[in-house]
Amino acid sequence: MQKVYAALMVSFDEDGNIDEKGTREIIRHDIDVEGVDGLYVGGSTGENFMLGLEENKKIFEIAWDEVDQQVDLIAQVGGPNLKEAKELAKFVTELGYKTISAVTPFYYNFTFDEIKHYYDEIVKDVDAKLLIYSISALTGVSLSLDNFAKLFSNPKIIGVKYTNADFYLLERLRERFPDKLILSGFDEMLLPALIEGVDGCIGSTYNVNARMVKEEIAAYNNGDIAKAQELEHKKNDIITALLNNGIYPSIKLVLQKMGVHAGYNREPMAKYTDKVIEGADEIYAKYFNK
Ligand code: MN9
Repeated sequence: MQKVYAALMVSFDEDGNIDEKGTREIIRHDIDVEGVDGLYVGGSTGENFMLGLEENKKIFEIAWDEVDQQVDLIAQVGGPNLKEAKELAKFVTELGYKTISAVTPFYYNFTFDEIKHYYDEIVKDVDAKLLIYSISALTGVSLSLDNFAKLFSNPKIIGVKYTNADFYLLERLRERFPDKLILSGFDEMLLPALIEGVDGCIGSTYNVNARMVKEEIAAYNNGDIAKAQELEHKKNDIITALLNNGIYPSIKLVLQKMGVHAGYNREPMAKYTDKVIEGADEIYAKYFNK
C-alpha cells in the first residue's frame, strides 16, 4: 500500500518561538487521529526555511522523541548552506533517523554539477538514505530525467519527493527507475500520481485529511476508479478551500479547531487576520465537523 506522510507542521507561539508542547500535539494528532504512515520533518510545511540551525535541530529532536519509532520518519536537512545541511544530516542520523531528504539548493542558479556535488556531500559521511526534494515551482530548480539518472547513480540516493505537475517526467522516472522510491508532493494531484505508480505521498494537508486520502488510495488499489475519483474531488474541494484562505494558516487553524495547539506561523508569515480566522472556521464547519 502506498504510504501517506504528513509534512509535519510546527507550532510557534505568538513571538515565533517553537512551542514544543503544541508541536508534540500535532505529531500525536497525525499519528493517532489521522493514522499517517510517516512524517516528513523539516520541510517547507514545517516552515524550516525561516528557522535557524539550532531550531531545526530542536524540531528533529522533538519529532524523534515523540514518534518513538511508531511511524516512519524522514528528516529534510537541505538548503543552500551545505555546511549546515551536512551538520543536520549528521545530527539526525545520530538521533536515529534512517532516511533524510534535501531540497535542491536554491537561489544561486547552481549548475547541475554543483547540485550533484551537494547531494553526494550530504550523504557521504552519514549512514542514511536520501530522498531528493524536488519542488521546482518554489526553488526554480528543474531536474531532467538524465539529471535524476546521475543523482540516482549514488546508491545512497534512493528516490525523490516529487512536487511537480509534470506527469510526463513522472511517467519517465517511474519507467526508468522501478526500484527508486517516488513520493508525490502535490496533494491536489494525488490520483494522477497514483496512476503513474508512485510509492506514496507527502503533503501538508495530510495533517488534517489523511483519513480521506487513505480511503482514496484503497479505492484506487481495489480498482474502484469511480470511488477514487469521487474522493479525489472531495479532497480537492478541501484543498481548494484551504489554498484560497491561505494554506499554512488555514491548516493550523483547522488543527486548532480539532483541539490541537498548532499555534501561529513564523514571521515573515502574517499573524492571523479576522478574515482568515473566519475563513478557517467555515472550512472546519463545512468539511471537518462531522
Ligand atoms: O510538501 C506541500 N508543498 C508546499 C508539499 O507547501 C510548498 C504540498 O503539500 C502543498 O501544500 C499542497 C497544497 O498545494 O499540495
